[in-house]
Amino acid sequence: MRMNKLVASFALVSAVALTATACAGGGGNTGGTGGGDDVITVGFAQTGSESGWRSANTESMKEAFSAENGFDLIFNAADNKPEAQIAAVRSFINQGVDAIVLAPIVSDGWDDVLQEAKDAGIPVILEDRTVSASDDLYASWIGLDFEKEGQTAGAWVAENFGSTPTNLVVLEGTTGSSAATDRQTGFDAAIEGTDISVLDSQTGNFTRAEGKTVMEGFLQKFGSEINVLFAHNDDMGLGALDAIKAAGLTPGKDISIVTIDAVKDGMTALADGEFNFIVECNPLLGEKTAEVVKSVVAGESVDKQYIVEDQSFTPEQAKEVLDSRPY
Ligand code: GYE
Repeated sequence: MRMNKLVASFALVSAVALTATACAGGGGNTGGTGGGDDVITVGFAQTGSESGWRSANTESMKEAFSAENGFDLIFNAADNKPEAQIAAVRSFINQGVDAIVLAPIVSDGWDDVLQEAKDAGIPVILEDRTVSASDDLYASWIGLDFEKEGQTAGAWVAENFGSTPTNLVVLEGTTGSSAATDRQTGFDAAIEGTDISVLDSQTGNFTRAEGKTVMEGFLQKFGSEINVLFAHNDDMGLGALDAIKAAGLTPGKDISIVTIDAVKDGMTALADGEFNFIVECNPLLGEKTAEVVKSVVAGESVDKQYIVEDQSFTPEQAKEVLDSRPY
């Protein structure tokens, strides 16, 4: 009886000790600042720096994962090269970080390295885009409803152009990214059965430079036959503005432009009447992501996904909110 009680209390002490070890993290947390055993070392694998949205997202993440908030952030931007991003995650595993945050460039190809993180006992939290790998390979995803964003953009086009023959071109985001795939799925569903014909659809990799080049190609091929441009982000739409003006056409009038993101430069173009409609995609995911990382590292249960709400804007609405936008 007495013996049993002793064994029981020993077991309890061991369990507490084990939990404490687990809370202290994956073993990489040795450096510690004064009493800093609870500093959480986080490796963040960002896509790159392709757009205004990405700059705002990086800033939000760096702010939230600050030393004052109890983090030691190891930041990597992979220049939108999937292999480089996989290598960065692998290096975080080797460094024994407490948690990995990943904004995956593309959805596919993550199974092996996510399994390696799991085997090493390092939790992975996705932010922004998601992956096609099994969801038991990551703890949580903090992101946006990309399909709904595409659907909102498509619904606006369908409502304004759907009942007269209309020619549309698409500037797609990075091929294989969940943001591009899901936005197009939502958009296609919304314009289905209307009088809108898609003349061409090509990737501009979410950048201004490629948005401009691809739009130049569209204009050479189709000229003033193009009525509407749907760009998967503001930056590609902004690049396209240069191409449209250089072709002697007026953006917002000769060619109507619908984009996604609602960053400062996009909203300015909308307020100026050069864009016609923007669907927001909120890049300020840092605070929520940091909160989820803290919970995961503390062994608390979290939801499998947190979706941040988006709005949409007409030129009139853009004029009203332009000065108060935080990014
Ligand atoms: O819309 C685009 C960026 O994944 C939501 O990536 C993100 C997209 C965003 O480069 O501007």
